[in-house]
Amino acid sequence: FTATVLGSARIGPNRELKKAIEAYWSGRLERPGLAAVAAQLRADTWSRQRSAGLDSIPVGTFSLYDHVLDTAFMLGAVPERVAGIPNHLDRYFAAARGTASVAPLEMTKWFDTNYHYLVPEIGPDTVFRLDATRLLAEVAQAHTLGVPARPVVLGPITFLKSSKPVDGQGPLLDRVDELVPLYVSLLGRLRDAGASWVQIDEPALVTDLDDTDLDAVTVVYQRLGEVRHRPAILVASYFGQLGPALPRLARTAIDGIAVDLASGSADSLTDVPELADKLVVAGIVDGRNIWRNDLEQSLTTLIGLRNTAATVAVSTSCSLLHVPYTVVAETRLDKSLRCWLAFGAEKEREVVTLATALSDGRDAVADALASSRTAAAVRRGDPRLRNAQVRADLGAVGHHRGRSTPAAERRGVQQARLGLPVLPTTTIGSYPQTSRIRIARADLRAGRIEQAEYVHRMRAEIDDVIALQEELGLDVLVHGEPERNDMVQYFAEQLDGFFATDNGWVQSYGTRCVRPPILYGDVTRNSPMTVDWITYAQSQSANPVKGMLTGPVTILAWSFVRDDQPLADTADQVALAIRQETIDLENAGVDIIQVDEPALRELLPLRAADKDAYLEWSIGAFRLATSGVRDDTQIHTHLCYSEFGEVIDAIARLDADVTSIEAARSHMEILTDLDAAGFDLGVGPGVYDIHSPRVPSVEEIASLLRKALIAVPAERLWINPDCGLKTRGPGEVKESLANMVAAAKAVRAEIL
Ligand code: THG
Ligand code: ZN
Repeated sequence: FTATVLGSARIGPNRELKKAIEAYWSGRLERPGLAAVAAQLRADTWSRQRSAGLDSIPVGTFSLYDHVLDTAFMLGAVPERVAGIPNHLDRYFAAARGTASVAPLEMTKWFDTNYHYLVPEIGPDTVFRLDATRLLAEVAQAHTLGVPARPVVLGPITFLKSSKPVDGQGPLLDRVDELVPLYVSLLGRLRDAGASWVQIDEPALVTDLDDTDLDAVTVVYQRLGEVRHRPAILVASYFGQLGPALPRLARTAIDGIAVDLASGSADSLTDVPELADKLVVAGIVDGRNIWRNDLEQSLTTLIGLRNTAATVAVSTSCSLLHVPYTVVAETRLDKSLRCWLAFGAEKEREVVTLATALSDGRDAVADALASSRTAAAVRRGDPRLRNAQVRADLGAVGHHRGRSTPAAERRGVQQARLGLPVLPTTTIGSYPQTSRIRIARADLRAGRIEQAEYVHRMRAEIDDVIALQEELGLDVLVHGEPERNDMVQYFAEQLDGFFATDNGWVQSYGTRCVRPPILYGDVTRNSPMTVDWITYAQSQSANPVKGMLTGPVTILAWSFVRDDQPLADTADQVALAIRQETIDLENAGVDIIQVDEPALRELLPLRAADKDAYLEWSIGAFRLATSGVRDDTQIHTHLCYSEFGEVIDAIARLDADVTSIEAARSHMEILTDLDAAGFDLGVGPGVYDIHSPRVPSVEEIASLLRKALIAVPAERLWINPDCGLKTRGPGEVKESLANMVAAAKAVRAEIL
């Protein structure tokens, strides 16, 4: 084949799959109805890809929840606690979301993307067993429709490396020998089903691998390559460069390798003579970002590759799962911006154009090449890409990457101003998004209400949240963020240099989606973004109310970011805008400002060699954002995940006066690690898990606090839940926070 993509989005151009699955969960749709929506979405995707001209189409990248969970079910790695649930679909959703009596699988990020997968659990009792029903049914559907199907499965090495050992299970890769026979038999079944190629995804091969891992690559793919009754095997890598795994793979008996050329150059391919008898699937169209491809430059790379590989096919660098469906749905986009962009459908056409140019010559696609060239020139010349003011401002303050007074001294002046009790209580920022809030936002968007009425309704929400916190007896209050749809989109909508899409939904996990804003130009803040809301909230209480901002790294992590300058430069511009906002908040009398960086760890590079450079610019951007304030203004930050290991030193380097972190589920172990890393700033370890509807008891929280006090002296310890309360019900929130405040009072009494 000559033109393909590595996988497709599945949520539906209008989130049809989300709506159907949620309807099934609530009993409004039966199984056959859900199956029909799913089948139609697959058929529509394949039909669009065929009309675009792809001559090999990935089949099996569809999923009702998550493709890693699908793989676990295909291989029999299903946790014992759901095995008894009779219906297959209900068993599957139970593993994904839990039930009243069964805990779901853990969720974590899929490499360095914003997609979250379910982590399969593998224990000594797990017996691998092939069940290819779902995949074979999709292959059969594709054949019925005459689709040139290429079945796609997740490979054994990535599957094991993405799973979690449980019940005393040793290193998971030890069990790869048990999986190989299942893949052998799957290959036979796919051959019988008429597949000429199969794609085996191994993104784990772009991470740092040790010799054991590399030996597993050799053994597994040599073995699969030797199978006689099988389709041709394409091993797909993406999200980075193969490095030492490339020669290992190339020396096995597989037939093709997909390489990510969007994240690096094609140079390393020339050192591997074994590619001379393989198909190289060149992932030259970026599957993770939304910029239109520079076709001329890509064509040069592709032509060069022909000297290295037996054959070259053109593809996206990864699945199109990570980008929205089509630019056509963005009706508010200005014309020049529109012509810089390529979402999923547009990328499929770029792949075909490049494949056509490669086989038939440039003349065959002269118009497309000319239009790509023009778009690139228009983009380069757009005045919005360079704002002289922001560049001058950065030149002036860009070296301010830290506060001038040491943390311990700041703590004294801040406490003198704030007068807080020991072990102060607070919450992370958001309160439940009520249906009243959603209705007000929809009314405003539809023009049914004026801005003034909207502000009036939001202030009423703030009043309620402030009154609740005073009644509960919390020490440091928040305004509850009713005016924010999403903590990144809210800022993107107000900053110049961003475009917020109307319909650019991307699956985040399960049925949940986000609309990442597009950061296309120099970022500037024209006017204060949060000051009115915060000062209003502060006017309703004598307690301090925190100013709430999102940090530069998180804004970048959850957006599609311009690719024409280093990320570090873009981060600094966003940091400058946040810094200006902190100064305005301070001048408006706000004495605590929280700058959240939940995504600091998310952008951590996949390879260890790149980590220091990343931490250098990301921490630098945070410090630029937070060092414009006076010593007596207290800076807080919030980080959201439990695996801090690799960033523990980074937390200290942020130099925030107070950091709130997830700690409840790990029983405060994080505090010991922080202490060992020499952390001596304020810390608010989450004292209960907000991801669960369970209300924690007073005694349970109190005992966690006593444990925390062993690692952290009382004058640095804060008390808070482990994350925002946006997704919880108002009843649970009130009960849980009441218990948290009671626990704080009990423990204060013990230490005073
Ligand atoms: N905002 C953005 N990106 C994120 C998160 C975020 N990425 C990581 C993490 N948080 C992902 N978590 C979620 C949690 C909830 C939802 C999406 C991602 C969610 N979405 C609504 C849905 O799909 O129904 C739509 C929300 C909307 O209307 O905007 O519930 O917090 N940017
Ligand atoms: Zn959080």
